[in-house]
Amino acid sequence: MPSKKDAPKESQLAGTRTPDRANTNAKLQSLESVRSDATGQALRTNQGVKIADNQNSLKAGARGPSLLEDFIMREKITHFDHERIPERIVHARGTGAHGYFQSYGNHAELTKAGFLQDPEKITPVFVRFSTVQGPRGSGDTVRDVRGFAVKFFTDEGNFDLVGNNMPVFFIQDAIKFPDFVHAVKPEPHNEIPTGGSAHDTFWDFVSLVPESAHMVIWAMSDRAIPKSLRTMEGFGVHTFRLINAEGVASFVKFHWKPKQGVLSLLWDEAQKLAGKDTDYHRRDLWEAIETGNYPEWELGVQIVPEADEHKFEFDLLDPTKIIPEELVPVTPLGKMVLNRNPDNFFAEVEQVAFCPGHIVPGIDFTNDPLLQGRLFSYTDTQISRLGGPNFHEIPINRPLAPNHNGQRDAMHRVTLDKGRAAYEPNSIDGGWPKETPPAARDGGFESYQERIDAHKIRERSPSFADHFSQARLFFHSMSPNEQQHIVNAYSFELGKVEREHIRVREVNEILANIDLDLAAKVAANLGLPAPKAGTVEVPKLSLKASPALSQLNHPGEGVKGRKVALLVADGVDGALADKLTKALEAESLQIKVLGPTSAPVKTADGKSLAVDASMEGLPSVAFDAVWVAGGKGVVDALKADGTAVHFVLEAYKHLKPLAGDKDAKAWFDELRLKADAGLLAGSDAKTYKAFVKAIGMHRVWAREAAAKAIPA
Ligand code: HDE
Repeated sequence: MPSKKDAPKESQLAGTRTPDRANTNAKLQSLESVRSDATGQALRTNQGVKIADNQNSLKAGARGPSLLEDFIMREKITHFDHERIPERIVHARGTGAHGYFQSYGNHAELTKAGFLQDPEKITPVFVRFSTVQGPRGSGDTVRDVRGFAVKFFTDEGNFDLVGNNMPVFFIQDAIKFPDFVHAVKPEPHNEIPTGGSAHDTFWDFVSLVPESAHMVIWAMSDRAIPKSLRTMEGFGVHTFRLINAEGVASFVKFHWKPKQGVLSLLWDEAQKLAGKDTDYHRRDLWEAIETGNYPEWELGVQIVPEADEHKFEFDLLDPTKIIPEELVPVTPLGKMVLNRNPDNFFAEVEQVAFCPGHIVPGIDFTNDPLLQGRLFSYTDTQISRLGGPNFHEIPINRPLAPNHNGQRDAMHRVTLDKGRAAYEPNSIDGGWPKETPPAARDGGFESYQERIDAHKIRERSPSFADHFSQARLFFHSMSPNEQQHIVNAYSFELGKVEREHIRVREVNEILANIDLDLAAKVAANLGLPAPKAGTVEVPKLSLKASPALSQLNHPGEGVKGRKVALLVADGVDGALADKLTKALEAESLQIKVLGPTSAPVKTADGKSLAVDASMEGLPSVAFDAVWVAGGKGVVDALKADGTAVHFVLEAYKHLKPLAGDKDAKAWFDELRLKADAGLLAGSDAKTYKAFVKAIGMHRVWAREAAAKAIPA
């Protein structure tokens, strides 16, 4: 087990006023319904009656029938029968963590929101990451969009930024959401597939709905198989407004930039991990936090003055479009650090209720028709999932700001309101609680006074009509490796589609409009003729490529928290293994010692070296890099072990740095692994440095073609 380091790192607390852990802990601990461990307490019923026997139900005789009057058993079983609440209709599979947000400075020129004005202020946050399609127990590493939802417990009320790890969405209007979700969810007759989109109904829908083209290409890219929840970008997707104390509004797009880099799995890894460790992402986040490798993101915004609303080749209100960062750079506002795991998954992760309608003064919506629909949906869904309109009283959802009003009663009400006047105005309770007029700071919420002068119609704005130019921009901004992964993903998914007419339509009417080369490659993999031309005229964008879209341009800052497997066997040079471990740990890498079994191995000088796991128990897909330990007989033992051979070959195939001494190098040569910047031999400081550098690049991309020949 990783050791628990409670104290946040100095660098993370620099300039803060309050130790963040204490602050976020205080939120839950101050609520009276939180119970910690019950040491010294008697076992009692929910009515407070002490229980004498928790092993046997009440029966008529030791071998006789059970009696209905056994209120102790009935209370226990009845409660158990109702332990589950409905899972979320989308985003059911997820995990969460506590942390804090800290502004880099005073952003008063942009917004009057208090949490963005004081660099000394620590705002507690709770984040939930999720997949979209699969149920609660589905695999973490499936190809899917990831939810990235952040609840800021600000002094002025809760602000929920309920975003995704992709900056656009499948549809433009909320009325299409149930259609889209029904299409992507497992098919109704056999509930297959769990957690993925490689099936007929999804591709039927998206091939008929061209507005989905841009989001689908993101979903077919490496973004849909993140390496870790810590290595994902987050996006608010819609355009929002920030409003300052003078009432001046700016359009903004929210971005979360991970300090850990924007990294993904390879498809082969993702598929294997779904079986070898269903909880891979959950575990990774949990362990990173437990070992003090707190993940960190920068919150930034792209800012567009109101006057520039119509200066782009796309509509700011269209949620299928990005604002390329080359046109409007991201201005950093502050940082978020996740530093505490939940105490109880159900109470916190399962019961947290996000809603895009939870905003605070200084932030406002736009007329994006997808966002507008979401404002209704989330409260509605919480009423059904959490049993009524009092879900804000569940500890994880309670704002730190007080919430006095005339709302009373309803299912699961916890608050005991003592006043007599549950209405406003009143003269009985002194007129309290009273309205607060809007003000520069600390005033009541005021909506941005947008002028609307229009007909009541059901119509899509003509400015939303271009569905392909940004999908093309995305494809053209990818590196050759990333482009190939996209071709592979379309080919894999469409290869699972049973109906030929759906494959043909996707290739001819969608892919051909994005890029003819992409369409031809996918067509070839499906045995279809390559389309000669697109079916629509795609507007030409002034920007030909957006480098910010390629993950290769976001390798991250350093190697903190990345994982190295140290392969050992009997005969290992214990002192060298120790030296290596210390050198790598000094870089904040996580080292796991893996042996042929879980039993300790014998070192060359006859000592016992404990291992963390066997190579079978912790496969190479769970690591970023591999080091083969030195010592007489180690390589011979590993060579004779098929699991170890597979481990090394698979790590090479997945483009991971591999290193070892000259014996290991001879073994790599025997396995016909080609020398490159990630295949290293030596046990001196220079080799360690080169190894860490290669880990910092995440993968040895130049190896991908050579690695193709290695069996999966
Ligand atoms: Fe959601 N979405 N959504 N969504 N969404 C839900 O709310 C919905 C959309 C997102 O970790 C549900 O509490 C509609 C876009 C996340 O708890 C539900 C529409 C984006 C989460 C719902 C959208 C999201 C949800 C299901 C189209 C990215 C998980 C359970 C108008 C910006 C939050 C729940 C968590 C969850 C409705 C589209 C992100 C049913 C109607 C676009 C991250 O209310």
